[in-house]
Amino acid sequence: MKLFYTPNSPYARICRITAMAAGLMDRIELDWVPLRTPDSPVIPHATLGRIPLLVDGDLALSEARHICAYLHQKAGTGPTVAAYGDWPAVAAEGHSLAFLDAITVWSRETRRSEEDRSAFMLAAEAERAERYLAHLDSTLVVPAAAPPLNFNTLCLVAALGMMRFYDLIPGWRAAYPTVAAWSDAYDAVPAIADTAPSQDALIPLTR
Ligand SMILES: N[C@@H](CCC(=O)N[C@@H](CS)C(=O)NCC(=O)O)C(=O)O
Repeated sequence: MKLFYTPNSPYARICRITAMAAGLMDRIELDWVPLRTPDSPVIPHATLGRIPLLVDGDLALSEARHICAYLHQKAGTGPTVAAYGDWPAVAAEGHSLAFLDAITVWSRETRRSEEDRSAFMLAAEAERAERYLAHLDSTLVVPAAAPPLNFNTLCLVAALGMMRFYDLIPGWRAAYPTVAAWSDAYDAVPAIADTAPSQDALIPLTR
């Protein structure tokens, strides 16, 4: 299997954590690819050229959630996705993924040149994130032992990782202490520590 990724993509990070936690890294080749270039090696497999993309034989699987489910099935262990039918779990997953989407949109906006940035968008995303962090702070339970890894918790890990990496909410630890403690518990998991976003891998936003 081959996973096309970039080191700072939060969606690819979820897949990499899943692969590591499922013990599949010896069966997956990681290919760090450039994005938004017509000669991207992803395009022959999936014309949209987006990552993460998992290629296994003729199968080219996009969407972090699908890749997570596929890797779980391959390994018979590791992070899970919520089963359709378990609607509360599906709902929780959906909210966490939406939070990740929102943080991703916000961080991309902050990386545009100052004249290209939308003040409206920045303010709307800041308000949305603060609202959700307040919700998380009153509902998250800090794990007492090994933190459960699943698509839901990994979306939160990836979203909070982006939020911190781009310093979107200075002072968030003091404002949301339960979220901070939850995040610290997850950051101690080796696969999570090993996949944190890095300044060395930061590439300029192309468009
Ligand atoms: N819904 C997708 C989101 C994937 C995504 O946003 N990928 C970005 C990188 S983080 C991408 O491929 N951007 C390049 C492009 O749009 O050409 C998922 O859950 O995997």
